[in-house]
Amino acid sequence: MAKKKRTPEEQTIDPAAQQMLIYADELGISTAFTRADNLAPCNIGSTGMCCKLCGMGPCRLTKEGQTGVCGATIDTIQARNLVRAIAAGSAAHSDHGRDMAFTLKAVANGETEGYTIRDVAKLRNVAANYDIPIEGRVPEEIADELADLYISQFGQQRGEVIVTKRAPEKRQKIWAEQGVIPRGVDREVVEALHRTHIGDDQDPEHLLSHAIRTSLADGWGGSMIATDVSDILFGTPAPILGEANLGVLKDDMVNVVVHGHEPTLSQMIVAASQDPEIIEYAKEAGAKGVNLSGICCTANEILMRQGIPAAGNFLHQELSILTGSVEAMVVDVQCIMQALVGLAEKFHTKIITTSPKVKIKGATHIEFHEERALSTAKDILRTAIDNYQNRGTTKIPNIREKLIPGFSHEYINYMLGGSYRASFRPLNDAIISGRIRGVAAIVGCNNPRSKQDYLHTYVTAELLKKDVLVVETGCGAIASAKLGFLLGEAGLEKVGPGLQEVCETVGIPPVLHMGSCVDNTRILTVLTQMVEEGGLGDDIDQIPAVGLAPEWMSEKALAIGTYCVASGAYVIFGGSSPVSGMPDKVSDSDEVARYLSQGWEEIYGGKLEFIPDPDEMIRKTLGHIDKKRADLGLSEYKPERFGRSGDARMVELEELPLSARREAIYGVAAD
Ligand code: SF4
Ligand code: MSK
Repeated sequence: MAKKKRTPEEQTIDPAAQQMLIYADELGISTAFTRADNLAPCNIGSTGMCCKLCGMGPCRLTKEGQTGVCGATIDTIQARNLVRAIAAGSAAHSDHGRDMAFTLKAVANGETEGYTIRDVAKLRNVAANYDIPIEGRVPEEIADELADLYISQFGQQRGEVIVTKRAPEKRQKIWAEQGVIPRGVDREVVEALHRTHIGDDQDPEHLLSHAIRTSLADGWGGSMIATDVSDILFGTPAPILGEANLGVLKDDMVNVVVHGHEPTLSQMIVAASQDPEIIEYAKEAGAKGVNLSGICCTANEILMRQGIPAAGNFLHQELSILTGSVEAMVVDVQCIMQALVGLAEKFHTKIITTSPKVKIKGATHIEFHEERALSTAKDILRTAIDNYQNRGTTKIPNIREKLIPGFSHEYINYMLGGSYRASFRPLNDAIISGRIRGVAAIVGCNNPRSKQDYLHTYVTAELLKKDVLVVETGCGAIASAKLGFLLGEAGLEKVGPGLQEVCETVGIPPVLHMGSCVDNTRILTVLTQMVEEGGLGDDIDQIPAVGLAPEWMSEKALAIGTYCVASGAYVIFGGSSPVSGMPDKVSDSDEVARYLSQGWEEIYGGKLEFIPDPDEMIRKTLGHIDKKRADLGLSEYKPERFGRSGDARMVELEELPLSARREAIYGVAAD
């Protein structure tokens, strides 16, 4: 039976996206939303039971007890598929990190055009972590040594990836006992591919322990390197005003949308778009100037640092072209749909690929290299401006939302304690007192198989009501931005009373946007610093915190989820499970799914579960947070104790007679 076609309201909760989906339908144009409706997922592959590792297969297992031609069981096949996905996700993040380290090296040696070291303080802090001498040296010398150290971590064959030393000591001990400290980033990815080749590692638990090691090479390796170097070169983010959604596109300007992940080119395009020569060139073409915006994590990189607006998250890439207003979509790596080129041909948009690693047939390729970064960025913008005259009818939804992104871990530390005593103490104290019940990191992609942004924002809204502080990255953060959750103190009435007090006192939104996918490492750093601050146990697994990826779709998400588990977090994925196995299987016989949960929890204190129902996600999140609170001996969560201090309390007190006011404040009626 043909699958029922969903209405735009069933495909997305975003009104701008709904408008564009209706428009696409009128034009007879397909999008990822309609293709997802028309292409039912294979229920053997999606549950991890299809093996195509050798020419004797593919072996599609459909019955309990069935094996592949070589004798591989469902559990082995599921574990192997998961390990491969985690290796691919780790490779993507880490290769990004490697490129950043090479850029740092080139900047330190004066071999680039247009880049400088923007954040010398962060350079010195990061270098000091590794005992690189900093006193009496110019930034370039320090950067050169740090770049060499970071570059060496990828090809290192023996020893331990040095970045793992930044984890809590107890955590490092667990990893050492389990033999999962990564030796070198590339080595773990290569070994993952070797071990999953036909006729190699066949014990699911043994395979999955290498999934942990590979993911650690990402989270406490390649991704953390990417974040460090991006901050050093482009500045550590701090709060800034931004906007999100398709309404950021402009009718009277040349619209250039940057999409992908690496900040190296997009940062240079930001600089080039403000160049008077480029603005003049755009005016000569009849436009008011160049309007830059972003999609996916490239959007997050320039939104966090410069407040450049985000046109949307993953599922907005096609929708932005459908507006007919985009002169060029400039892409680098990851999350770029091949459908863009065919779609762009129906409009006037130029798809410009820029990475030596990514070409798409039919796209314009303008390869980007650091030594002529600014010149290439200007070439790209001139190509976009030249295309302005080809623009036809436009249909830009007048929908956008303001937001405040820019919550790096450095800024969170500073905002809580101020410049004289920057500290995580107030956050820990707020959790200890129960004002903040716990912390949830809600991250990851959009997936057209679920209603766009719904799971993200529903889970976020419900957890905020229960006094859970939410930090976000990636496409999840843009989903919240579009809904107005990242807006300073606005919307605080929808937040639990204790959390509301904290947000009012510190002056922060209840949802903190912490950056792109690689910046999930900022969350690891926050958790580590909370441990070091004291009062919440001596390791990450004791903190009342949960990680969620409600609409995940990419292999990178699986890598992130796994390194968070290895770091001690409870991680919940929504949507479908790649290890769910037989539909009628009872959970007791589901070895891999059980091992990712109970098995990993016994070893690492963290666990990975796939839970499609959002209410169940929320129930399990709160249950875990409350259990961790109880294990730490913290007071039971009682929201009625809060919500009557801070600004709200002052208003209330002003209405009381003086003596009653004094009694309320000092506990005695006073003289
Ligand atoms: Fe089939 Fe085994 Fe080959 Fe996989 S490795 S395709 S299960 S024969
Ligand atoms: S871009 S990996 S869809 S978060 Fe980082 Fe978004 Fe997921 Fe890509």
